[in-house]
Amino acid sequence: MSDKPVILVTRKLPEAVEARLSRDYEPRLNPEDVLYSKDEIIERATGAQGILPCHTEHFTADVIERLPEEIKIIANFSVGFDHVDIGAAKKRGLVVTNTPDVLSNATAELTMMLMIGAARRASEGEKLVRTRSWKDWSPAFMVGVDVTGKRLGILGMGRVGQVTAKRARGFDMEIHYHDVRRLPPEMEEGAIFHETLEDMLPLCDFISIHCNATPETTGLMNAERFSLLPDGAIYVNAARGAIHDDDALIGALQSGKLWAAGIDAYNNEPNIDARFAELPNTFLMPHIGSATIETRDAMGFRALDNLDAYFKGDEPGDRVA
Ligand code: 8YV
Repeated sequence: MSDKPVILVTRKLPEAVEARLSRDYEPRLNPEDVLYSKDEIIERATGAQGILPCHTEHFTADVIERLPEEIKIIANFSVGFDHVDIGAAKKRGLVVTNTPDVLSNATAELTMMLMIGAARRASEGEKLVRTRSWKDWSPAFMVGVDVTGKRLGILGMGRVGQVTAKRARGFDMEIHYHDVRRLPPEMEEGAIFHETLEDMLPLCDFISIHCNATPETTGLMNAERFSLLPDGAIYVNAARGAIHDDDALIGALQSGKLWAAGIDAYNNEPNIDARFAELPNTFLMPHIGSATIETRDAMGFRALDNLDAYFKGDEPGDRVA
């Protein structure tokens, strides 16, 4: 028997990450990449000291209470940790970590793609070409709106929000932001801070969501707040679907209050509200913000750095509980 710590790995991870896991730990891998139920997680965790999950596994208070006593750490392969009940984890003395920084570029890139895809009617255009339904061209054909020079409101100016602002400046966008804390002036790079979301919304030709999903931010983008946007605004969410109310967002898209939406993060993934796909003015991606080869490797290594620190008796760098 090896004395390496046993780690339950809930999903298939990149090859290089699994190779390092196998070198330094006794990993229980999931080569078929099956989605485990709560009961299966609890069962498979027996005899393990740590779990390396994704956001697809939900560590609700009841799961945390039922986890085997030997489990000491949940080292997430994700920056978001809304799938873990942090209060319950703290109560049990479980260490919880995430993977910040390493996915900011990939997520900001996808955010730009959502903004441009929504503004330029990318879904409609691609469908026309793919289904061989493209029959003609005219000056009025597939006309969208500019991104360049528009005002972008960023809700949540953390790591991803700041990189998105940088990329958007390349499109000469005027950056506005709302967060619970104002950035130090040297980090604002000209971005305009708004004390309240209500102050910022009327100025947003585009609004992009980059905050964590917490009880305070859940449902923040409701019907009242969508109504504060300028007519024809574009809504972008590559963070978490919980931030918007589905009925309010769909209502704003149906009424034309919103020109379009670019969405990568939904409520109830992957069984999302069917109306999103029926609307012509949505550009929809299946939660792939961090899905690049380089970023997925980096996320795995970051999760492993956290495990290594914990099992060496050090404080993991990315501890959230
Ligand atoms: C990840 C994400 O792919 O890191 C996050 O919070 O939302 C995604 O980019 C996913 O969470 C992996 O578990």
